[in-house]
Amino acid sequence: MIELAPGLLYQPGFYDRAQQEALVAELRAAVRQAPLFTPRMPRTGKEFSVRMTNCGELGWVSDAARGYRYQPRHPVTDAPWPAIPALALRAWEAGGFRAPPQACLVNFYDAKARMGLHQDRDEQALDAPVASISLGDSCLFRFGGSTRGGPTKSIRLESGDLVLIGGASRLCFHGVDKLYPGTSTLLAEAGRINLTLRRVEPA
Ligand code: MD3
Ligand code: FE
Repeated sequence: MIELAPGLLYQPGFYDRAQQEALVAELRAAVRQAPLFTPRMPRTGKEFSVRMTNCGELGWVSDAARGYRYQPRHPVTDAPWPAIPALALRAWEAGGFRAPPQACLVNFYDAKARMGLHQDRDEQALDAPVASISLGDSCLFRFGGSTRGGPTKSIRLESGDLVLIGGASRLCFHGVDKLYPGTSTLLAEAGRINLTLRRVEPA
């Protein structure tokens, strides 16, 4: 584990190739049950370039009318979310938090998708870490401190990498500046999948 900042732990190659393939197979099954949807920004309704779905008892969704929130059902099909893949739970276990995750947000980036700098603060359980798993094409990831506009650092995240965001870094600003299409052979199509496991309610 590499400590990028206080509370920000990075483990390149946490999943080997065979495990990454098995995790992608589990995710394909989940996406059949809970199709990718396109979130929209609160108020403006502008579409995210990233498509998403979720696993777990709660899923993160966003639309113009109701904004960012967690809910137990898919916003389009109204079905409960599928279970969190067993292999993804290994990333959460690496964080050593006393209670299980409630949500696994699945982000799918195509070659042009980005995610602007933001904080993850829709969870009540801010004492729990967020565990992030990267699969597929590499990306340029940027993170800063807990206030907007401060200095930032960039790292390249690759397929199989794990990042644990906790402690003093739990509310750091972060985002995805760009993808490096064609840098991984894991997925049939170009693109990147990111999983974030989260505890939403107090343990
Ligand atoms: C690494 N997702 O869904 S993973 C999100 O890659 C989200 O899709 C990003 O931000 C993605 O909310 C990032 C989580 C993460 C958060 C903070 C970090 C990874 C980090 C700070 C430094 C390095
Ligand atoms: Fe985030």
